[in-house]
Amino acid sequence: MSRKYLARTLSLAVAPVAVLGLMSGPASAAEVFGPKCKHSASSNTCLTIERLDTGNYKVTVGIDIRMSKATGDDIVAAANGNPFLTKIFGSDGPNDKTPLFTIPRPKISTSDEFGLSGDFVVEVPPSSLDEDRGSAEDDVFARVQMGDLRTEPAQIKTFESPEINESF
Ligand SMILES: [Ca+2]
Ligand SMILES: [Ca+2]
Repeated sequence: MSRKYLARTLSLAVAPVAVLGLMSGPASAAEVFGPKCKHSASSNTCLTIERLDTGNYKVTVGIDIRMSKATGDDIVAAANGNPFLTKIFGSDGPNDKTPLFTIPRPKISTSDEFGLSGDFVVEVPPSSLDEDRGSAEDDVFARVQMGDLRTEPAQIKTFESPEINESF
C-alpha cells in the first residue's frame, strides 16, 4: 500500500467520527433503527424508525419497484397521482398481523434506474408503535400496496419490509 493511499484511508476512517462529534450536542444523540430492507430482483422495501428528541418517532418507508419510467408514469397517472397504500403493522407471529397506522401523502418519483419509487414519512407518539403493551419488545414492519389501475380489474401488488424488533 502506498503511503499516499494509506494517508487517505486513515483520513477517511477518521472523518465520520469527527462529523459525529460535531453533531452530538448536549441532548442525547438520536437513536435510529434500520433501515431494514427486503430486496429482490423486482423491488426494494425499507423501513427506518428514528427516535426524536421530543420522544416521538419518525417512521420512514421507502420502496422502489423496478419498471421503466414510462410504465411508472402510466401507473401513477391511472391512480390519480398516488398508486400506494402504506401501513405499519404489528406482528405476533406468521398468522397474526395487526395494522397500526397508515402513512399518507407519499413523495412519488419515477425513473428508468429505480422504477416507481415512493417515500413515506410520518411522526408518531411511542404508543402508536407499542404493539405489545407491557412487553419489552415490539415487532413492526411496513406493508406497501401498489394498485395498477390501468387494467380492469385493477391489479394490487403487496410488498413488505423486514421487521424491526425494539421496545417502543
Ligand atoms: Ca408482537
Ligand atoms: Ca411494547
